[in-house]
Amino acid sequence: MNEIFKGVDHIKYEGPDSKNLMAFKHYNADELVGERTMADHLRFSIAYWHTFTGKGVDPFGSATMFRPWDQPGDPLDQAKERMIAAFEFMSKLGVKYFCFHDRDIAPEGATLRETNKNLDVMVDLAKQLMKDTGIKLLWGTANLFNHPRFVHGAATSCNADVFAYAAAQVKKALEVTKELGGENYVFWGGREGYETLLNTNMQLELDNFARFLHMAVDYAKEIGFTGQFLIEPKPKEPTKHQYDFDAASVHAFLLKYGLEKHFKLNIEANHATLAAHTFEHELHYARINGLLGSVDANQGDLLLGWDTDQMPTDIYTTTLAMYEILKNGGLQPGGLNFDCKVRRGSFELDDLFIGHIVGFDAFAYGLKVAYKLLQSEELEQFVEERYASYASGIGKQIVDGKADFKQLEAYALEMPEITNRSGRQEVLESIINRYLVKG
Ligand code: XLS
Ligand code: CA
Ligand code: CA
Repeated sequence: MNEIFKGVDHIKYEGPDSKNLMAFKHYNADELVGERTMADHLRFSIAYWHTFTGKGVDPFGSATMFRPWDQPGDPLDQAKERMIAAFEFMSKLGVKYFCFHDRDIAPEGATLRETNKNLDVMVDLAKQLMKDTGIKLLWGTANLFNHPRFVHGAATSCNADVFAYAAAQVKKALEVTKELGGENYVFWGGREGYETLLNTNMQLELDNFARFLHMAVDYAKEIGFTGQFLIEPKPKEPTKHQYDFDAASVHAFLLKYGLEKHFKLNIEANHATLAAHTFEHELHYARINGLLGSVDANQGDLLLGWDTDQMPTDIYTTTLAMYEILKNGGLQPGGLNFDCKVRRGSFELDDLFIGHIVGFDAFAYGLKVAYKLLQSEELEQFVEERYASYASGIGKQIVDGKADFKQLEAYALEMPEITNRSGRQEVLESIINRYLVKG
């Protein structure tokens, strides 16, 4: 087998003082944080599409990345070379999981039959490489957005033939995910939305979307796929409006269509930004509703209005994210998938390692800080104290459902002047900074 990443050894932990770009400064896989190792807390995963098929293309410019595994030739042979390189990269990085779309790993053929055959060949190879390296599949998914047939959507297309094609594709992707022992399956509806309401029957589209997801639930049951189903919210891009807008709108959709028992959410940082939320808002909303299943860990750029899928380097954000994840009791069977791409200008091969190393370190640092913050209970105690009025007296009657408008009016009429207390945002931010700097 040809070594692609020559001169790169297994990436090691060298500690915070190391200046070696090819070493971890904070991510020490076997180090315990509380009762779990860092690897168990963080469950890092590599996104096959960005890291191995990404070419640096953007809407204004062509490829800048010419990878050694992308030699001209038969597309299936190319796919094999790419997969072998992918497993070499992942082994050297020391990551335990990866994720893929069906079309990332195998080329489309002339017909769906031929495409499925290509996929089978690649799944056999993946199975072998997974066995050899011990790397596991965090989640599988189907690409229902790239091909022109999905121009008007997939499960929400106005064209029933497209609905049927998408169903066939998801059926196969579920079989393949099961075959490879995938621990989750993701639905990201990139084209499940609309460009203009003028040509859209929103009610039919939403009903069809729910029918599609029910069929997926039924089929998973039929074949014995027991992985967690995840929906990944995103408000827009590529569509103007995406139905899975954010955690709260997906929650409403699941409840409306009786799907809430079968799905959790895959929260992506950059998608939260596009929905005008913070990452921690989306994680928090999902967590308190029992919906936090997995995370796509890439960050966005607050000055750009699109999904830049950058390597996460902002330790303030990773700390607040890990705080939510720890409060969730972790993400398992989900994980932290690096749905990230190196910048278009970062086209050299070692940039792929360096990008992931700095991202893993940012989350490991965030984990350590968030763990200490949580242990101290400084924030918890403040919040508890802030809502103390609901722990006794009239507040307790309200939360116990023992108060009505008439009683509350009687209480209010006799009340002395109301006094409120400071929300102390700056105090709380100074606490976060103290922990961040202390490490
Ligand atoms: C695109 C999404 C996509 C999903 C998987 O913005 O992040 O990559 O994670 O289909
Ligand atoms: Ca994603
Ligand atoms: Ca994204």
